[in-house]
Amino acid sequence: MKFSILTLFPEIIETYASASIMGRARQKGVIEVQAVNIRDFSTDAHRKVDDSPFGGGSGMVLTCQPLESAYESLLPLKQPARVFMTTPTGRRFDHHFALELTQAQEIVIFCGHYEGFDERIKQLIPEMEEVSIGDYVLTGGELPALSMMDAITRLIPGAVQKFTSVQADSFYDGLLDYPHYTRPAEYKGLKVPDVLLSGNHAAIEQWRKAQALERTQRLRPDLLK
Ligand code: 6GU
Repeated sequence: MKFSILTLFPEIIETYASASIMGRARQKGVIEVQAVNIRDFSTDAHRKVDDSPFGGGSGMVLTCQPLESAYESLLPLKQPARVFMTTPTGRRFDHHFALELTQAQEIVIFCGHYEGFDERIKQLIPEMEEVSIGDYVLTGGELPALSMMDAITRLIPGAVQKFTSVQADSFYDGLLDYPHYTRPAEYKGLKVPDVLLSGNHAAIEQWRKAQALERTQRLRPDLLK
């Protein structure tokens, strides 16, 4: 899987994607991450990438030319490919969306900034899809791009050492995760549930399933519908 991130802040992408599980997945060749600086593609003498909105109003809008040129530099994309722009008005990114995207060979993400993109970028790049990570507004698309990359990467077999832990995590089976405990068995009078110390694997499995179900019912009843 190749991720190509078009951004005004490539160092943010590069730093996060070099650490921890994403960094290791890159070293192993499970994913490839390319951060492309949109500004490098501006034909403007001052490398300008934005301008004030027609019709007036606050903020700046990313202009078409650097975005289109940066995209063209990536072509041809590995197929099947998906192309996204980050915007709070986009399709909501969630676990099922992440699973769907593991089928792509290349994912391109345009990180929005300021008031967003010139609307015509969607006509210039018809394969463009709009994506949002939640109902709040961020100042830029780097956190959404990194959130998407991180969530997708851990679903690719080989990225996380134990894929069974991914399958056991929240949302994989439609339920929230069960509670976890580690040593010591008692800390400041707080005890680990006896069943986890019993060595009875069937009983542990049953307890975990019941806990996951109870938590989901209590905290996220919407997931059970
Ligand atoms: Cl994808 N972009 C921005 N700027 N804000 C957001 C978002 C995306 N998703 C939620 N808020």
